[in-house]
Amino acid sequence: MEANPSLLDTVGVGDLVLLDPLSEESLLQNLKERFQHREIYTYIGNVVISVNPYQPLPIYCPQTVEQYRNCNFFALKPHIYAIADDAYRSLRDRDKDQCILITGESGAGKTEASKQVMSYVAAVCSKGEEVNQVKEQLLQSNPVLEAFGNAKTIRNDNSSRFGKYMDVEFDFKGQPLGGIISNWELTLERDCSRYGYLGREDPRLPGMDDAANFRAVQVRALLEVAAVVLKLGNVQLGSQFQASGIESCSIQETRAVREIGDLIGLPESALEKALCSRTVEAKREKVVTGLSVAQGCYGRDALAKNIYNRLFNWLVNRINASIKVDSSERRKVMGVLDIYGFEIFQHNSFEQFVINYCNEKLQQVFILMTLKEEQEEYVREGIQWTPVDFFDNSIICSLIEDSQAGILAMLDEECLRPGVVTEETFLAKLNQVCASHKHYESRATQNARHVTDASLAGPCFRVHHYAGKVTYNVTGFVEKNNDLLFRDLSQAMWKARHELLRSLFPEGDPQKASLRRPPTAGSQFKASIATLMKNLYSKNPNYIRCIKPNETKEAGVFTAGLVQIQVRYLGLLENVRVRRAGYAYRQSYEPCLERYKMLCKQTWPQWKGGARDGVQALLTDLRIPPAELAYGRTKIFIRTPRTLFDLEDRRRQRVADLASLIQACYRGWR
Ligand code: AOV
Ligand code: MG
Repeated sequence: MEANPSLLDTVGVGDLVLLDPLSEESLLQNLKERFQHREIYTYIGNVVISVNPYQPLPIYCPQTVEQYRNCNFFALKPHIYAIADDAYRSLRDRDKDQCILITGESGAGKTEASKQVMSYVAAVCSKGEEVNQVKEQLLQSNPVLEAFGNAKTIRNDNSSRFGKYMDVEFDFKGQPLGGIISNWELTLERDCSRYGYLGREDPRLPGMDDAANFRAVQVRALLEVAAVVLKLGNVQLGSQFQASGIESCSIQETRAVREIGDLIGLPESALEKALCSRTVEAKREKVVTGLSVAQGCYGRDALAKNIYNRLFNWLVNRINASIKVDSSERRKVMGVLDIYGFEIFQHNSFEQFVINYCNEKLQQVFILMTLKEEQEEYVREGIQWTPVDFFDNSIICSLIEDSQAGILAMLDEECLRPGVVTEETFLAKLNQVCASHKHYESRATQNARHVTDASLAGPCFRVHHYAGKVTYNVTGFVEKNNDLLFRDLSQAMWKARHELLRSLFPEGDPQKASLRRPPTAGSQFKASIATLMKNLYSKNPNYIRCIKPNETKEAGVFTAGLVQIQVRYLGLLENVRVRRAGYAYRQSYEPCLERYKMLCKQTWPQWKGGARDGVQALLTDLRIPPAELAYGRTKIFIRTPRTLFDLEDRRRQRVADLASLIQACYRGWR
């Protein structure tokens, strides 16, 4: 992290590390001022904050790429290209695997940012025939994935409904070899009415009409399976009374079921049976029982969701197969993670809980990696490390993920426990185990402390996340975590003649059917987070924090309240504090001497000795308090921004004096 005073010459400060005084208010004001001057990028050290302009800006042209190419990170205005360039260069020249973490809320500009990073890297890495092909494929894979993984939501016309992680592999010369995409869809739809069942509002998949993007894919089979998902949405279940007098569900209208049957090569009756009844094995005897309407609907929706998710995974695998190369040589990797940020809604459910857990983990990576990086630089520079106060969020992570007493573990325990499991039993268990945890709160713990809070009424618990307190309603937790697909349904799918569809349900093969319960949604998610974290820890992280300036997708509108919330959720103030851990500012001796030598007789116009001694002579002469400074091996470290601003003020004054002096001489000479 090396700041350049040129960052002070832009609107506000280009690097929040230099903000003085530092407060949430000044931070917001600075972002606003810059945004209003169309400066959408601002740094915190080498973290880029990007505020969605909601209008095309002329800052992504090839000329800009040329400018940022091979230029010092801080020598130009803050730009996403600078971070892309920095990452690419450390990958190529320092043989360090990189990852680019892009977070922010829906519509904040994450996906655009990831595309800008990819296209920058594609533009600057050299141009061989083969290389170009890989580049093309990586860039082209995006629209295909978007057509399937994205949906139009209230908050974003092109919303990514999956977290995406893409590893691009480079050879030793820094040329791309191929890539691997993993998707982090949660196997949960985030909002059924918006995503799982698009068919209800619009009987087409979003982007489906965009034929050009689909040419490369096995279009027909894919569309057929996608059509099944939509048609399932039209299957209406109603109730009927069996001879025994028990109420059960039945298909209201047979057309949709017939169409699905025709499409996938499965008798209508088999499908109907799978949708309306369930085979239960009791004492080695198979008993077929009718489902209630609610169970029937649950099964139908679970089936649609499963088909869609599996189809999406299949698509990702197909794309990976086309961009992956087999080679044993050591490769360098650049990962791009595009993932939705912290979410706090009016009502928060299981989905928000896992998303926020993921963000809690990403924050942990951020803190640990940043401090580690700082520490390493101090060691390199031979400067004493002074411990700083920062909030370590591992206590919150373990509240959620601890394998014994974590919330996820207890949810699993409840889900797998025989007997009647309800949300209430789950909540009671949480209250019992987490009662004394500092970051856990609920009605029960409040009662014990004799406080009450109306917002905690109902079946809720509250987690004090690093970004704020979130109240989760436990309704649906058990069911969503179970995420069961009735075996009858997977077996029916496996019996279909449609090759692609049946390949998506291998567990439907009665030969392979195991009695073991599939892992819960929560534990699957925890496992994939763990894999992701391991991957990130092995790389050098680069951060892009995206902010949505207004709710109406308007250009030039900056709603301070909305941004304030995001600034909190993104933990930006905390970011600045961590970045400022010891010293806010540091710079190599040469450029520092060059910039300020005019302020001191000993160093002006020319210092004869080494740069380090020159800087020391200069700063001593200027009477900068020694506590403000540390002299490293190659860099000078300045503790507070004030000191730097002071130097800058003096420099400005001196430049003005010199200018008028020159003018006076010129006039005299005339
Ligand atoms: P998201 O990825 O963060 O939302 P997008 O990247 O899809 O958000 O951005 C939303 C829209 O904002 C885009 O479609 C563009 O119209 C506009 N936009 C974003 N960044 C820029 C930019 N740098 N310049 C111009 N316009 C921009 V989501 O996938 O819903 O969480 O989950
Ligand atoms: Mg997106």
